[in-house]
Amino acid sequence: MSQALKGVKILDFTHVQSGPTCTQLLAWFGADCIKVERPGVGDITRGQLVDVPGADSLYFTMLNHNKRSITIDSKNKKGLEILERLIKQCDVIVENFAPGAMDRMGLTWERIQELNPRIIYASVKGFGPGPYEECKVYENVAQCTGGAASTTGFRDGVPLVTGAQIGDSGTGLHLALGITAALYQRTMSGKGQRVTCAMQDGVLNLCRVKLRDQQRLAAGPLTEYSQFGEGIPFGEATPRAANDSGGGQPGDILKCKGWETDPNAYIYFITQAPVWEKICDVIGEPTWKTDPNYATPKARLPRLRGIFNRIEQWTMTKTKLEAMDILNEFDIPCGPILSMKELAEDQSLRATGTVVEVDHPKRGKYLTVGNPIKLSDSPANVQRSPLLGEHTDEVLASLGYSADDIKALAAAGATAPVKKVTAAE
Ligand code: CAO
Repeated sequence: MSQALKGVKILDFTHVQSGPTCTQLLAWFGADCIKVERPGVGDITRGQLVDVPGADSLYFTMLNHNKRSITIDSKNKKGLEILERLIKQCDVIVENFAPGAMDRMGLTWERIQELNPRIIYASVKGFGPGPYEECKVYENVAQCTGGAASTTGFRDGVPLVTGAQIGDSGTGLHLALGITAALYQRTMSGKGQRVTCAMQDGVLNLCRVKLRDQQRLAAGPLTEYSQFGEGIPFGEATPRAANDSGGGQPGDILKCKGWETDPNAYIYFITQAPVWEKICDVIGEPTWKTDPNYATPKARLPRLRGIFNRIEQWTMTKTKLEAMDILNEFDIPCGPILSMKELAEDQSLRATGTVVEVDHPKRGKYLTVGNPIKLSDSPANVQRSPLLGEHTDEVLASLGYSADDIKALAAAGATAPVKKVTAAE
């Protein structure tokens, strides 16, 4: 079966997480992704959080599937020449270096366009134009500056970052969409374009509902926040809402059987209005169906804490999966808190290819998250990540370099670390 992006050639100049997330997705859709890495070193994540000595880390392998790796020293004159040949042949160049790094290599947008006017040049940076545009940014910085941290956590606690990598992987996802849109536009315009995505902007986009709430504050308290029911006044900014449901259907995380010893024995429970009567029956409070204090969503808002405490008395008598089964029978929206261990072992996620086992020559078998985006005519076949420089010779040959040229490039330090000659030698 063919693949959606078959024939698209990507010069993947990304590192760490945000850029590699983007190019990995494009590779899963069939693009030929050539990852350029520094000779002898490679993407810094190859050697970070190492669990199998001598093998690429899971940090690297899980973000760089289906790619080829070529090592090029971009600061070497001949190395830059190789990069320029690659740019001429590629459809897309993706990078996420610190601001200015590409320009310092001599690869300005003007130069890239000169080399290939059809190329799409995509970048992740921490911030867009403005006071912070020169700053380096990592995941948690983006979560803090994009509005996620100020709205995550308990009202009386410190701001919290979330385990979901919304700054890195989230921005990589945004960038991948920008690139595919630019590729589509090119089919009509014939021209490439610049695609940029700032991590602050990507996080704020994902926190859209919190900016909605900021503006709603002007019209009065946010009645669906439990803080309202507890009679605690609102301040000037959207507060942290703990586990309150983000929408108009109140929800909370409740203890289930075993919570005393299992940190994940909890369930998310939503008191969706259309199933309120079923909820009353399940938890054994049938009179709440007609009691004016409980019968309508508006009447329930100031009583949510008490309502959730009562529901929790019921959920504590069931395991989270038993509760899920019972509640689903009545179409009551809920979700058990699943640990990473449970997700890794989940057979339905294995069956859909969302969790995949991959074999790697140096580290053996490991689990990864496959492509979460399913295309019926473009299935993603997850292939192991490349070893450092594994495809250098083959990519150079495809650019027209002869076997002798390839040796000479390595000897000149363009594609391999220059050997230091010791006194003994
Ligand atoms: N050959 C020679 N030099 C190379 C090279 C190669 N193949 N690849 C990279 N380099 C050089 C760059 O030219 C740059 O050198 P100069 O600073 O001298 O111009 C240097 O390596 C590394 O650049 P960097 O500043 O991007 O790396 P860093 O580790 O200091 O910073 C990060 C990392 C992520 C903070 C920074 O790249 C950044 O802010 N990126 C944009 C935002 C982003 O993507 N953040 C997400 C991080 S996690 O996904």
